[in-house]
Amino acid sequence: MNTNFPREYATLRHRALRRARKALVIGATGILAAAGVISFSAPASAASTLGASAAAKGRYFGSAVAAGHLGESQYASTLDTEFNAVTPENEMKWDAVESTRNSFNFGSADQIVSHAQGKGMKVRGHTLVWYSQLPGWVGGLSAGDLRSAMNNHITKVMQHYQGKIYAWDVVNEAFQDGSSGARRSSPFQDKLGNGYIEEAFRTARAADSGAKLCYNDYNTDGVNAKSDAVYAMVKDFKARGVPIDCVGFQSHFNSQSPVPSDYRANLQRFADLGVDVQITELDIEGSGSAQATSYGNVVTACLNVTRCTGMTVWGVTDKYSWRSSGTPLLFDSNYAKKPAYATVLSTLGGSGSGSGGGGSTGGSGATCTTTYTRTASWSDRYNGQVTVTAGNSAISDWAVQVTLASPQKVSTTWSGSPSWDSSGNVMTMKPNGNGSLATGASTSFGFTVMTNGSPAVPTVGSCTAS
Ligand code: G2I
Repeated sequence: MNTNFPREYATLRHRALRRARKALVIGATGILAAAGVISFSAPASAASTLGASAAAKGRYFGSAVAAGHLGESQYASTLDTEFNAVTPENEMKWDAVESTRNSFNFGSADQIVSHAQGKGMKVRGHTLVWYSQLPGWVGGLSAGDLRSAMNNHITKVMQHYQGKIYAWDVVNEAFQDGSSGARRSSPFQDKLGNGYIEEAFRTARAADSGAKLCYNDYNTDGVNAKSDAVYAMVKDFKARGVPIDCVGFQSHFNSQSPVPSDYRANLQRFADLGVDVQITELDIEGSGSAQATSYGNVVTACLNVTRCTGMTVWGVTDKYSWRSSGTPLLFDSNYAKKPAYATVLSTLGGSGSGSGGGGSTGGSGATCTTTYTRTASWSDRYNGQVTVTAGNSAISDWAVQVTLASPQKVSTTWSGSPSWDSSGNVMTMKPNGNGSLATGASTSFGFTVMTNGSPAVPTVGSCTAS
């Protein structure tokens, strides 16, 4: 191990900062001299997408994704523009990956994971042990056989995705609804007893120690008998050293099951146990300002809980929602942004361009888009490349924000002029000299990231052009 690393890194950063400051001064002087008038852009403006605004608040904003829709261009472009995390909606479930015992099929799930990796998005793994979408053979096993099948399933699936998953829903929906606080009947519960949940988490930690391990459930969003039962389990796990890192709150709401008034308080009491909390399957039936207000309340609650690390909506568009007729999502079935979208964006501190998406904003028609690619990887670091492409008119300047998840750090950059926020995690990249690009033309910049042990992928925010 290189024990000099922190020092070396500090020197590199120091040099990079010096270079950046110098480059900015030279750049600004050049423009002043040439133009005489300052129309030059200010520092990075408010982010204009859900993902970039959430990243500016240290969170991710994700969507459930179905592999079968990735080929639809509006679906993919809305996903790629707005979101910086994904959860496979069905593709990682037991019936999808192991319909026959010990014969694994990762095709559709791999498609989602590689799409996400190519775009620098986080991936939530959903789900390893759940009573539903279980192939028939699982229910027919004896207790001993079921135990080894469960542990084999967890191990093989997690190892296949090692280093690529931010957090796994290790166990999903293990508790009954209502006031009993009891565990839900399932092959696991009925044959292995209460201990199966603990066993699943221990097996999961052994399979991939780099992924966060979550318990995920619904109707646990406020303080009630069901969430009390989950709370008691998490408290017991923490007390006994059973590995659990996070609790997911699905947050499927409608008029019968509205956002509870103690939503934030409930998230906070779990966070106080020493776990992260995440909003994992958010959707709210309804429309217009009522729906928008409820969405805003959920986002506010997450932002007000330090350990609420991110939010995921359960689908990109109403068109493909599991409860489409309730129009519960942020984009309508024609991919138009709904009032709820605007409220979520502004609650996240972002500012909208008003229409269309497309991954870009800017004054007087100047737009640009970005694509991110990991171009090389080593055991301790990787190279990332961002390609900036001008939209339907020529541009004279651009800026792109790249956010790294701590403890990852950029050690060097090329073909751009970087500046950093005070945390050192948010890099704003501007052109090295002349930022002019003809309509549709591209340029690229690159950087090396020291992983410091974290498998995270960087978040590339929207591109600002003038
Ligand atoms: O039910 C909503 C969610 C509740 N929490 C756990 C989530 O995993 C669950 O997701 C839904 C998916 O959104 C649906 O898409 O889980 C359902 C299954 O329990 C999914 O529905 C299934 C249909 O029932 C199947 O007929 C279909 O083959 O989707 C499958 C794939 O399209």
